[in-house]
Amino acid sequence: MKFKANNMILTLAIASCFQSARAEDRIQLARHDVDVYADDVVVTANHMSEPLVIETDPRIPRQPLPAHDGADYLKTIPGFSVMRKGGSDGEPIFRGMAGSRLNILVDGQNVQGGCSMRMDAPTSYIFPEAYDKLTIVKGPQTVLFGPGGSAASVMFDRSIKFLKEPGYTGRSSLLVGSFGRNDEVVDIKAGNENFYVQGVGTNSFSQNYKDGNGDQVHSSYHRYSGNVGFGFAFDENTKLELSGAYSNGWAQYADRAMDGAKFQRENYALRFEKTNISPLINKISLLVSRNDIDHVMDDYSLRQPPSSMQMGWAQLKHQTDNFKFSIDLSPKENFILNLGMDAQLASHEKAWGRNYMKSMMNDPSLFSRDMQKDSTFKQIGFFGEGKYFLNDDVKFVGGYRFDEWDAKDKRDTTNHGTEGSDTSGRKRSEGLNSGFIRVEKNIATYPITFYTGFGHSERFPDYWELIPSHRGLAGMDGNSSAFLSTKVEKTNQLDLGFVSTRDKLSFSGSVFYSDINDYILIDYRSAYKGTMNMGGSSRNIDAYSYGAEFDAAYKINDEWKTTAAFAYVRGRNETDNKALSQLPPLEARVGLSYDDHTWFGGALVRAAAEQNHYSAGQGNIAGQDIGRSGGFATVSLHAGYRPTKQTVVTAGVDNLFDKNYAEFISRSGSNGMGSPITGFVQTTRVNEPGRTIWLKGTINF
Ligand SMILES: [Cu+2]
Repeated sequence: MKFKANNMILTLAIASCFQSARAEDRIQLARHDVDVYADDVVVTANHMSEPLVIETDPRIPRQPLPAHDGADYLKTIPGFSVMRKGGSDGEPIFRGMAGSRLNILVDGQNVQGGCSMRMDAPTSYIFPEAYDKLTIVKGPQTVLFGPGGSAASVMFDRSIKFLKEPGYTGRSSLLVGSFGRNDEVVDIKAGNENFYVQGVGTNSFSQNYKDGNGDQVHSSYHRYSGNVGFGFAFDENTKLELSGAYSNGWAQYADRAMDGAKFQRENYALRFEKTNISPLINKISLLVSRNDIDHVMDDYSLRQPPSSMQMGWAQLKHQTDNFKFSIDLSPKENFILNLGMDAQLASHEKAWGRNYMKSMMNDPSLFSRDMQKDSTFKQIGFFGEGKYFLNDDVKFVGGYRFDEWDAKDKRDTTNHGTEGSDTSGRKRSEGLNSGFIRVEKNIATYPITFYTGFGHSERFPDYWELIPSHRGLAGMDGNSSAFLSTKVEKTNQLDLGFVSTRDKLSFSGSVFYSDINDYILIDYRSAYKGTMNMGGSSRNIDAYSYGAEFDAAYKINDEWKTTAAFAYVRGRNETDNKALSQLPPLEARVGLSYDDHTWFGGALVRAAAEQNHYSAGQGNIAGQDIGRSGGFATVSLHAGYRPTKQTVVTAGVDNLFDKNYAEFISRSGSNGMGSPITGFVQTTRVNEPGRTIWLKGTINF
């Protein structure tokens, strides 16, 4: 891990944050250093640094203040929305696409949440400040990061970096804010040029926040994590890292009948890289990892329990093993090629209890049935992605991957009772093809780069689409299984855009049109709310969507800069002749910032239009359209001071005018049965936080 934040502060503050880093080979996106974006606070939005790619440093504070987790971090990037469920564990959505339409990788690994009711998106297990770099590739325009991911690939990465001389380096930050919020991060690396040991610890807590009306939202959470890594450099070009991570916590939810009492992740990983092997072979890399999620939810430990007959709990475990091998080749001076294979093995199991007497619920373990597997998913994929430089100004990029998927339904009425399945014991296998091609044209005199790409992505239905969801609109119980009926989703997408970086003015834009055959819609209109299994129906429809994101930054002088960004998306469910659900309204941000290298500050206005295009009751594995939403605008301010090169103190206020509002993409603010959570106000949607004041200090050493 690099700790150059201190000299970053100087050099980067001086440099425009919109420096382009497009120069060289970007095939190994996930391995690059963060060399752009050196603001101390990300005010408006993260800039597209090259066609379709956004890179940012997840340790830089942003406005508004993110929750502890990965989803909130993504929200500052135009095109992303976060579905709010409470104070944490929001669901990231890009251009209205959620779930496994986003490939979310942590150090190259697929982390799958455990909750069948989707309390935990993969980002729930990511504390962004523990990572060096966040990279986003928009659209089906890469095949390097695993199958699916038709909407975007999102990578949180820690680099394998050694110290130049024996010693130690580190970083610590402390954040305090409204509603009892406090986050602590310590990150220390000790070693020399051949070896390091790194430890990262994080802790984050918040009490219930209050919305703009001053009403408390059932949203308190606590999360903590520890990562340990041992790095070995056998020589300059050969690196190995063994790492382990543990995290846990709990969270209250404002949108459902249960809270998350346990979110435990255990992770082990081995990463190996060998570079500069021969003129042909630039690099080989290997990853082997295991992620074990152990999640418990209940309706009594973190809230006022309901009547005794409704009390219940569930424990869910998701184990995901990942393997990846890849090789970077340069067959010709102007041609680079990445070949590899990856594999994933996931198994999910579940135990639950309900309808027990309140007095007997004190020890849930008393009622714990043996954990029962409900499914296994296996995937093996082969991929190749190349870049061909026709000349200095024209580049072709293309890739293809083949994935073999095998899934097995392990539910039966013996071990899953009423949640058994009429496809118990059945298997399904699919061979899927995905690929893309793109041309990038640089006009050096301006300079500006234009790109056009076409991508095809075939996505195997994920756990949530096959197991907790039912088949057909009549699905009133767990026995109507969607396991065999849900078809593979096929996306054909056209991506166009431009990126320009000049001294004073930088801007980028991306436009897309996506035609989706057999889009997997989760239709909640018939969801049976009387049991714990409240999944909707998993249906294939034909749909299309289109939209654009645009951002610009203008340097008024050495100290002052203005920025602007907007995102727009629209789509249609052609099968039902309705609006495609879960698409956010038009959103715009305008920011102004000042930085004289010692003092800095800024203001941000974020505005969202009303949304009248919706299909109530339809959505995805995480949520559904509730109805129309009104527009809103919020204002945030921040100011900061760098007393020394190693120290930064930043303070901010988000939602300055204490506006009461909710995002269009949100969960409903009730207990999931249409009633308020006892002791809380019921709202149509889960309202966003009201005025929030925060103070953050960071020390590098
Ligand atoms: Cu859960």
